[in-house]
Parts: sequence; structure tokens; C-alpha cells
Amino acid sequence: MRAEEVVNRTFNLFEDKDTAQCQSRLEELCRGAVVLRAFALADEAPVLAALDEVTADAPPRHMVTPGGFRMSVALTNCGSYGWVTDHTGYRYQASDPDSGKPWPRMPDVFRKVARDAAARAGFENFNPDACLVNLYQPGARVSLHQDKNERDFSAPIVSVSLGLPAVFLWGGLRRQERQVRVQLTHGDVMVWGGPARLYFHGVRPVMEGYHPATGRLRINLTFRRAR
Ligand code: MD3
Ligand code: FE
Repeated sequence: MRAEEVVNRTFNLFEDKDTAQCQSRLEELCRGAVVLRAFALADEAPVLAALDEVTADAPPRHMVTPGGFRMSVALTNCGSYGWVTDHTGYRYQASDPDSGKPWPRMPDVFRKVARDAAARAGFENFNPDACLVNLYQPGARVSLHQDKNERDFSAPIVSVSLGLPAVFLWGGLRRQERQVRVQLTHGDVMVWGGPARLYFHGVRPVMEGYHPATGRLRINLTFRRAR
């Protein structure tokens, strides 16, 4: 699908917002990319409790990109593998580079939300082995990139947004393609796979604010099959 078609289809969907919301709040951005509005709210309390345990075991930290830039997002991981970056490159590894310990195990409620969201979007039997936890303080952003450090691209990616809202940038297979902006709020879940799996994406700087669940933070849980 060409970028212009993606944009047109997206705008048509937005014009048709009432219809989209009636279909249990599932919005299809393009083939393979779905937003499930408020999907994680049913499990909000256990998700937040489990998140506290993960961040207590493996505290979020600012990593450095291979180019030498300190990321504005602080990150940690849970599951068998964690995504890390340093001056040598991006990769998945089984241990936390700060502590040398294995990452905390993936909480059952995380796995369940990710699996159920993937199934709702049409990807049955999603079995993530990695959960990246991104913490955004006001001003933090993620520049346009592709997720391509995973071994095989047949599994989808599931992303849970918590706390402060953010504007998500949704591009195409080429960096130059124009981007659609999607507002993501507390409890929204996005699922990408198939033809959308390698789309460029990013996050605009998070605005100052306060959310009862997370305080002055946006938190994103990104579930992937890494190995
Ligand atoms: C779009 N995180 O950690 S959601 C990332 O909100 C990342 O913290 C953002 O991009 C965040 O890599 C965006 C995750 C996401 C993951 C995979 C995608 C968005 C995607 C693959 C294709 C298109
Ligand atoms: Fe990404």
C-alpha cells in the first residue's frame, strides 16, 4: 500500500469515528496496524502493581545510542530478553547490563494483556519473550525508527500506553514517507504486524502534565518476540 493510501484510509476512519468506536473501539490504521482504545484498563491495577515490581528489580536508566547520544527516554525490561543499547550497538540480551542479573520475569498479567490484544487484532498465539518498559518524562521523545533487532518479523509487536498522553508518529516503509499522528492515552494498546511490522514510527515530545496512575510520566510497555 502506498503512503497516500494509508493517509487517506486513516483520515476516512477518523471521519467515521463513531462507527470505529462502536466496533469495541478497534481502529485499523492500515493493514496490520490496529489501535485498541482503553484495552488495558480492565487490568489497570494489576498491571501497575506488576510494573512497580519490575522497576524495583531493574531500575529504569538512560542508555546511550551507538552514535553517542543519551536517550531522553529511561528504559528497563522484563522477560527472557531485554533490549539494550550502548556505544557498540543495539541488541537483545538476557541480563541487565547495570546489575549483571537476569531481567525480572515477565509478569503473568503483562503476558495476558499482550496475548489478548494481539488476538483481538487477529494475531493468535502471540508469545512475547521480551518486554521493553519506556519511561517518558515531559520533553522525552523517540525519533523516527524501525524495530528491526528481532530475529524474525512474523510475530507482531504490542504496545501498551500508560499515564500521560503522547502523539505517536506513524510513517511507512520508507523514512521519507509522510507521517500520520495518533494520540495515545492511558490504557490504549497498539498492535502492529504483517505488512506494517517494519513501518517507521516515533513519539513526539511528551507534554508536561499529571496523571493519577503514573504522576508526571508516560510509560510504554512494548512486547516483542526477540528470539
Ligand atoms: C510502529 N516505542 O520502544 S510504541 C520502541 O511509545 C518504541 O514508547 C514507542 O517505538 C513508545 O521501539 C512506540 C512501539 C512500536 C513498536 C513497534 C512498531 C511502534 C511500532 C513497529 C511498527 C510500527
Ligand atoms: Fe519502536
